[in-house]
Amino acid sequence: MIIIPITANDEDEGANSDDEGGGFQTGIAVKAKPKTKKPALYKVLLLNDDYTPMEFVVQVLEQFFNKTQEEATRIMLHVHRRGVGLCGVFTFEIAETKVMLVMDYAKRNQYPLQCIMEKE
Ligand code: TYC
Repeated sequence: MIIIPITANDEDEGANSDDEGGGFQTGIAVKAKPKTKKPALYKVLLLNDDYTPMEFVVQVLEQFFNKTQEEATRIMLHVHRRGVGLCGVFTFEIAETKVMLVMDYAKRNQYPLQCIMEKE
């Protein structure tokens, strides 16, 4: 809730009314705050495996996560060494769609690459 101090003449007297009466109001107006809740965010992660080629993972990161070749290579190597790595953070539906597209692309190429989402 937000509280707005009234400082101007707030009476509705119409455009042509002669305001001789000095009808100023004082006090506070109380107005409900617009409810604009921030959406929950989800991390999209890639998991390491022993079979998916490094070049394929770099290509996935470029194509589905708009990474440059340098950034994609850095993320791929991080996943290769540490087991898991961050591709991006999205709202639920975008994250879900990215996971689906990546998993589908890996399956179509017969690689066991795993892409998952996790609430932030
Ligand atoms: N470990 C794989 C290899 O040596 C490369 C790889 C990296 C696979 C990242 C998956 O998410 C991954 N070919």
